[in-house]
Amino acid sequence: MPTMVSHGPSGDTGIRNILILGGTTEASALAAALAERGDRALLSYAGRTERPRAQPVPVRIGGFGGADGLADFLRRERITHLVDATHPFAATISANAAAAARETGVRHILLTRPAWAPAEGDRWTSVPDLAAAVGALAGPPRRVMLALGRMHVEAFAAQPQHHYLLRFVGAPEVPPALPRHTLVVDRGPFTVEGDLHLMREQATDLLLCKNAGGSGAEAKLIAARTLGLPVMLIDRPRMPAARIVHDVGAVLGWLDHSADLGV
Ligand code: 3Y8
Ligand code: NAP
Repeated sequence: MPTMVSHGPSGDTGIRNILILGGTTEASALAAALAERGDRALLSYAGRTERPRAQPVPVRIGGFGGADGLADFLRRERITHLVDATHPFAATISANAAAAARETGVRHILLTRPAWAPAEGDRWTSVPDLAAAVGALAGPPRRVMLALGRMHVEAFAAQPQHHYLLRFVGAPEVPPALPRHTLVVDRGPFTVEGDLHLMREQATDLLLCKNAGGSGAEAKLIAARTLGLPVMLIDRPRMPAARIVHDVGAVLGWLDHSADLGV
């Protein structure tokens, strides 16, 4: 398996040493492609789940200690390329990655999936953030599929009249503080068939989710379209100024030519 060598702008050569900030389908696909090519890569998880997906490259788990901690890590580990392949809503780590790359001069790229756009037959409304989503649920009781994961459930205690269908990656230590709810513990990627069955069985009449984009969480939107259900989508936060690509091939091309591009 060849060892990939990168040629720096000043003509310096060194073994390419890539850090992927992961936790998404796209990050896993990039890790697989880099392992296949023999690139030296490390995939980093925050440690939000018990047993993150096994990867074909070495994995590290846990925070870095802010942007400064990440900058120190880049220097200490002699990272040559930083790929931010985190979730579009993981705004803090993405801001830290851009800041740490600027501070250290490490080459940096952001791999993310395009936002979902409505198709024929979709009944979508968008809200700017979580608070607006909570406010938009004022009104008579409904059966809401809250596909936001575990981190934001408490906010919906302000609208206790609804029955919430919750889906978490892992079983919570304490039951969610919503008086009427059904909890499903399941890790994606999800299927249309599975989400159709779940929504029918739960008599869901509204789907609330983040505009996460990507294929791994799209099934519920297709199921909602099939069932003619309304969907409320939370817009994604602003991304830091960075080179942004939407597919693994673009990252591989950047890795191969970033020295020539001087970036
Ligand atoms: C820890 C790593 C892979 C990546 C798989 C993708 C697809 C399946 C769909 C729904 C929506 C949600 C949630 C979701 C999906 C993929 C992807 C994706 C959404 C794992 C993973 C980690 C996380 C963290 C977790 C959050 C939560 C969000 C559940 C691994 C499985 C809702 C995002 O319990 C918790 O604290 C979990 C929290 C952050 C968002 C939240 O606010 O609760 N993801 N999800 C990552 C880390 O530690 O760095 O365990 O393997 C990854 C995946 N989750 O490689 O196959 O890429 O999107 N993840 C959302 O809003 O879309 C579920 O239910 O329909
Ligand atoms: P966040 O709010 O942007 O980050 C909070 C803190 O978590 C960061 O400041 C950092 O801690 C740590 N962190 C985040 N991602 C990390 C990573 N990949 N490696 C090491 N440390 C990381 O992020 P979040 O919303 O909590 O998301 C955490 C992780 O879950 C991210 O990796 C993200 O990709 C993943 N996620 C996946 C999905 C999905 O649907 N696939 C959805 C949401 C989140 P320090 O400041 O200490 O460095």
